[in-house]
Formats: sequence, C-alpha cells, structure tokens
Amino acid sequence: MTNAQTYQPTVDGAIGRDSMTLSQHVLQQLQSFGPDAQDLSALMNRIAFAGKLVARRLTRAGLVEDALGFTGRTNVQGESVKKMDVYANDVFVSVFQQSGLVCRLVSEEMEDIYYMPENCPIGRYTLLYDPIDGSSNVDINLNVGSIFAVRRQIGDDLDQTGSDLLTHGRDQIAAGYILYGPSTVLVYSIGKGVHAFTLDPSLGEFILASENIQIPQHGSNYSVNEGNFWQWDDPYRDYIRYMHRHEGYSGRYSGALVGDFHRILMQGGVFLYPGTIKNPQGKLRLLYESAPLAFLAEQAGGKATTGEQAVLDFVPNELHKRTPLIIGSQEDVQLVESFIQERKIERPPVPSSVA
Ligand code: AHM
Ligand code: MG
Repeated sequence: MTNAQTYQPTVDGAIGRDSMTLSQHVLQQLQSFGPDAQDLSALMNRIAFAGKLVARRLTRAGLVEDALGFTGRTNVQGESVKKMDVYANDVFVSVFQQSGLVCRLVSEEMEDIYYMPENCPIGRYTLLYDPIDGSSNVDINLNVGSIFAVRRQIGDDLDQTGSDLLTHGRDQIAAGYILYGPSTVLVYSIGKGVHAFTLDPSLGEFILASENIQIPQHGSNYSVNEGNFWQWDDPYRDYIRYMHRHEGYSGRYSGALVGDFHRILMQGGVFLYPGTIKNPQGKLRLLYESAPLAFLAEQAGGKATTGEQAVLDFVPNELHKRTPLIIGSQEDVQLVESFIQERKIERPPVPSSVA
C-alpha cells in the first residue's frame, strides 16, 4: 500500500488547472485558511452560484414563459425594468439569505438597502451589485453581465442609512463581474491581481482560465455610444473627431458595459460614458458599476477616471450616485484626459460639491 506521507500525486498541468475552482483560488490568493479568508471564499462561491442561476435562465430565456420583456415598472433610476432584471435581483437576494455572510445588499434594482439581519452576527459584509448590466441586450440574445463589489461594514448602521457605504472605492475588498456570453466568465479581484474563470457546464463549476490579467498599455478599441455626440461637452466631441481622423482605432460598442469592458481588459483600449444633457453625470452608477470595474482596471495596470479624478477616489453622496466613466488602458485613458485638460485651460472645472 502507498504511504500517504510519500505519495506523489500524478497531477499534470492539465488536471491542476482544471481543478482550480474559484473558492480554492481565493484561499490561495489570501494564503490563509483563517475565518476571514473562509468568509471571502464562501462569499465568492455564493456570487458564482448566483451567476450560474442567472446564466441558466438566460440560456433558456426564449423557451420559458415570462423570462423576456418588460415588467411595466420603472426602477429608482426611472428606467423601465425588465423581467430578467427582477429575476436576477431576486436570485442574488435569495442566494445570500441565511448565508451567514452578507448583512446588507445594495442593488441597482432596489431603491433602499436590503437588510438581512439573520446574517449580521457573523457576516459583516455588504454586497453591492447590478444584477443585469446591459439589460437592453437581453431580449435580442446578446451578451449581458452582472457586476459586484464587496465592502466590509463599518459600524452598526443602526439608523439604517448605510452612510458607511458612501466612501471611496478603495474601501472595496473585492470586485468583479460575470459575463454571460458564448461562455459564462467570472472575473474578480480581491486586491491581488485580476483573474478570470470560465464556467464549465459539464462540471457546473467556474474553472480558472487566466490569472493576473494585465490590460495592454494601449489598444485599438474605443467604446462609446456615439449617438450621444450631440449631448456631450466639447472635450469628448474633440476626442471623437480625433479618433475619426486617425488610423489605428476600431469603434466597438455593444450596449453592455461588462462585455465592452471585458474586451478592453483583454485587448486594450478605452470605454467611456461621459455626461449627457439627459444625464449630466453620465448614466453609470458608481457603487455597483463604475467603482467595481475601476478596481479591476487599476488591479490590471489600467486606469479609470471620471474626467476630474480617479473613479476610486470619488466619494458619493448617495447610494445610486452616477459618475462619468473613462476606463481602460493607461495610454488610451490619458488620450481622452488630454482633451479634457485642453478645454480646462479655457474653462475652470465645476467644483464637485456643485456637480
Ligand atoms: P443597465 O444596467 O440599466 O443596463 O445600464 C447600464 C448600461 C451599460 O451596460 C451600457 O454601457 C450602457 O448602459 C448603455 O447605455 P446606452 O444605451 O445609453 O448606450
Ligand atoms: Mg448596469
């Protein structure tokens, strides 16, 4: 019989890679099996489970009743709510109920913080998420995503205002997204690089696909809704005119931030959603859209700015605060910034207290 002490497993590269699951990876990253590490590992595992449930629903959306189309309601942002938005939001709520992990949920689809007091004695984390990002793509079977961030609760929040959540994005302890595309991909960071996992449907597990992803310093992709050109401030118009007149750039815009950001993370370039007449602060929400992606961008060696300051330094004054977003490769974000700087010389910046 083989002695367990001396046994050498015949784990070749392929088996090793195929068996690196998300929860295992979190523990490996933290180099600990302590309670905090176990919590974060379990938390990521629950997020992944929510992603699997959403992915399953999306895959079969054309075949089941009541999966596609609008509910007839509008959300806190004044946007029409899709049935899939509600489904995915409820998935995250249900996955974290009785989990002992998360005390509060903040979602694009819920005006107020959702409290889970049964979890609070143990799990003092808050999960902030956009259950379906890019939901205009749902009904036409194009890619959508879920975005998430995790913050540690500071204080007891007895007045239930969630004021401890109104801090900068550097307080996020984990962030990431799930991309529902031809395959389902989960990208996350706990402040130790950016890593991507692909859902293996035969196993029902997210398996490590790319570790320590670095955004190229420069890429050819620029991703923006050019239909808003007439609504932008001059620097953004100048920038787009520059792109139109120079060789080497490709416009790529899917209408779903997660997919557009994923392309840029892997291939380089820039995504931007500037302020418009309709939404002077842009469309994207800080706490569960821009800040988590900014966390990933910085961890991958890229950059994210509002045009005035780093997205991760921006302190919101409300849960559903919007900010302009310019995110991606260092050089490509800097190019956009150079147009903003040029115009600033002509016009002083608006103080953030007014913005
Ligand atoms: P959503 O979360 O309600 O879907 O809104 C966010 C989405 C982003 O995914 C995408 O980049 C943007 O809104 C698209 O907006 P627009 O249609 O104005 O270009
Ligand atoms: Mg969104």
